[in-house]
Amino acid sequence: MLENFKMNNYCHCGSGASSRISNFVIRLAIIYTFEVAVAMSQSVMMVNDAQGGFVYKEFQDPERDRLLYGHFPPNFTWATATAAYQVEGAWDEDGKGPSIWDTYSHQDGRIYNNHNGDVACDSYHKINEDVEMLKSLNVTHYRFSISWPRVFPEGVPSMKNMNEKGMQYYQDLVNALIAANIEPMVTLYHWDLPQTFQDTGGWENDIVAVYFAQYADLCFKQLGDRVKLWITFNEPKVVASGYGGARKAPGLGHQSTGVYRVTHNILKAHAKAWHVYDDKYRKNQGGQVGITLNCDWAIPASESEADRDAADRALQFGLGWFAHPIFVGDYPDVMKKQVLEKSRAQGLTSSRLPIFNEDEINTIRGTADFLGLNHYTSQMIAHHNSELMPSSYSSDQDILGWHDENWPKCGVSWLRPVPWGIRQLLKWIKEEYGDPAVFITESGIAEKSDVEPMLNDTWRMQYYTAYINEVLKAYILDDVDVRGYTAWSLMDNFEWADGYLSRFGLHYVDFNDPARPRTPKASAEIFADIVRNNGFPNPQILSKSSKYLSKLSSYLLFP
Ligand code: PNW
Repeated sequence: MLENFKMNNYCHCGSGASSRISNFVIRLAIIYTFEVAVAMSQSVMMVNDAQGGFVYKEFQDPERDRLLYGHFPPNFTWATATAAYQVEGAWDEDGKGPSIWDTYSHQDGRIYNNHNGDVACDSYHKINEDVEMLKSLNVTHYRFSISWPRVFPEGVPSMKNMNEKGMQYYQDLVNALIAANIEPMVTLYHWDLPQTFQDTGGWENDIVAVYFAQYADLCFKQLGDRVKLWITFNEPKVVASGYGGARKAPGLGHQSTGVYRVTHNILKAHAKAWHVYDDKYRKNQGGQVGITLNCDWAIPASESEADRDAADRALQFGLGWFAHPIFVGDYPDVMKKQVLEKSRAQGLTSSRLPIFNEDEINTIRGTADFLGLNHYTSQMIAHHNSELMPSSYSSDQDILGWHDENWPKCGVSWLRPVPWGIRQLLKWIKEEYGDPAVFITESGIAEKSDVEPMLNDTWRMQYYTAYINEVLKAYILDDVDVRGYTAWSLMDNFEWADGYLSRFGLHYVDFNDPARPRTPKASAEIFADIVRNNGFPNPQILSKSSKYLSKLSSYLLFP
């Protein structure tokens, strides 16, 4: 069992805000209820327990890590997210075609215990239950994705080929959300490519970019009168890893060139879809189209120039790979240089990184009304001269990345909570890309268990409290244009290669029960409280009997 966390130090609510007055003045005009007090040294840190859960003990740096009281702007977007293959189930119902994830998860040995998404959370049949959960969290938005092969079973999109029943599910979901006063935020591609396209090369074949734009067009047409926030792709870097490696569909292992070909086509597909919206729909529908990228914060392992350059390369290869073509134009210079030099040394005549022509550069530049950011964790980064062969996206970077031993663990090995990393990354994005609007489109933490429910998820309460507070600092203290925060996930779901073992949900789902009952974890209540308060009200101005305060004080950082 996971231990309960304990607080080592309590904060004293003080008025340590004076040095930040100038920042506050700028913000005062736009923050409707504005009371900021900086808690004094409520040191928190996390320690691991046997199961990999964590509890806060103290952060390393009380100055950096102290809690900031204050509010997000009045129109801040609060959401939770899911993805079609991870929650819908009904994998071959009502005329749906197979996706690459159906194919992949049905292959023996790909997924933990050979789990698959055939039923998942059965959300295809549970619109009401899902909307009730969202209501209980007080969220303003719900981020979900459309399964391309559910609406166009053959892949090729046209009104004639549209699967009416499949599209009706999304119509019903959108209508139910709007009736509940929750706005949809829709991802067009969260990894479930129609299998028919994979049979002719998938994203390695550039024709798919053309079909993607047609698919996007028909989704805008069908749903765009009610959907105002569109995300073309979720995490193209991870899509590419399905071509480079074996842990994600289609699992091809084309490491050295596959990843770059795939993402080159995805960037073109994204830009085409944005232009379709801009040309045909923006005027009447008035929505926004962006893309969601995932990136860890990169902390130089030392003060040396080599390590600082290495950390910058990690961000350029991680985020710049897509953000640079979209917000600046073309791939980052350092990426072009690294891959070209490596390719030559490997005996190739041209770079493994494809080249955009002038026309393509101009067509892709400027094609995001906002940046969606999925952020979970940070890494220490050092310079490292990688072996020349075998060539790979990873070795092209000449870096080594790892987690600091002091960072707490959770149920998945790639994720350790580093709350201040999200603030640093948001600041970096603001500087690097000219202050774009940013929505955090995913952020969260997992426990591992397919046996007993772990409903008292202190690690998740602390994760959301600390991460959201760091986003608040980015907004108030660093003036980052952050528009929203999305928790991954609304409920436990099919966690890709981990199957149902790793659980990211604010709600527990019993996958052994055919009814797939959903039960709120303890974190659901605190997340709902933060959302309801639109941030962190200063406890000094809350009445002593405030329900919010009494709940917070049971685990938060002030008495
Ligand atoms: C995201 N990493 O993927 C996805 O968008 C979700 O579908 C997924 O369930 C969620 O994060 C949790 O895993 C990621 O290795 C997968 O750094 C892997 C990484 C990051 C995000």
